[in-house]
Amino acid sequence: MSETLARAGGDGGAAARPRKRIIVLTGAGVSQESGLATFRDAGGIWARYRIEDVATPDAYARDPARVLDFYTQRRAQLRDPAIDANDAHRALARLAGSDRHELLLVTQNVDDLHERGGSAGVLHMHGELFKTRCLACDRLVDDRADLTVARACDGCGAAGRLRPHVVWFGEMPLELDRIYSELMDCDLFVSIGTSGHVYPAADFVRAARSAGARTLELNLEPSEGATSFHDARYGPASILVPAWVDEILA
Ligand code: BJW
Repeated sequence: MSETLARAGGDGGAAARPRKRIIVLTGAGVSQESGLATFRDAGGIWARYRIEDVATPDAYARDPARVLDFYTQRRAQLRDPAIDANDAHRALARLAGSDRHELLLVTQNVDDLHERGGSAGVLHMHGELFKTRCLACDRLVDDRADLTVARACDGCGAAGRLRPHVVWFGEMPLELDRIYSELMDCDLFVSIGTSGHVYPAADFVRAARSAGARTLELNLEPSEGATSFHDARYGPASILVPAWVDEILA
């Protein structure tokens, strides 16, 4: 049994009935009904900002103030009391509580709405908006405050070296070895609320399927990789995800 998939429930009966291993990958669509814009939908973040201005290492090197301002605004939005987890986040936390399943929840989202919805051990492959890293000393801290070029690192004192702990284009997503190893060994892979435009996440369905997993897409509309899935359901995540979790737990 995998050590890294989240364990749920007690061990009574586990020996008699192997638990189903499920990997869920979420994207911006799962947080859309919480009030956070997606990236590529009409009116999404990339309709208002150019990727090359705010989400690459070159952008940060060229104009750190502009990049930090973009993430300061994103942090402010995530601190807004009106933003909270929705029924899709909560349903996935319910699934993690099942003693018949082992769930690894991988999210591309940098928000903390899965955690607010009750999930623990979420793997944030594109980082976390409420974490800051110092490029001078590599210190990584929880941080919800504004990011500015004048701010100094509380660890080493260096100014102008703080960046949000998010994965920009051209950077390596986090914990990929672990993710691929789990994909090779899961029974069911479910992709929720992601357009399938961004790699390597867009490739997870093919990796899981070629290793023998059943694959399911839950999205508002067919994603770029829709034909790679065995099954698909289309509609809002806050409706689809609780219904699917109810079926799994029934
Ligand atoms: C709903 C809904 C509702 C709406 N209910 N559903 C050429 C070919 C292949 C790959 C590459 C290539 N050129 C470059 C690459 C690699 C590149 C890449 O993929 N580029 C593509 C754009 C082509 N990838 C990378 O660079 C990654 N790193 C990497 O590959 O490392 C390896 C390497 C490194 C160095 C050298 C060599 C190799 C890193 C990618 C980092 C992505 N970062 C971002 C920003 C994070 C920080 C931030 O938030 O600011 O991550 S970009 C953005 O996209 C964010 C997201 O996590 C990511 C995915 O977006 P997502 O979640 O899919 O959102 P949307 O908006 O696209 O889709 C939302 C979906 O929800 C839609 O389908 C809606 O219909 C749906 N929806 N409402 C249900 N209510």
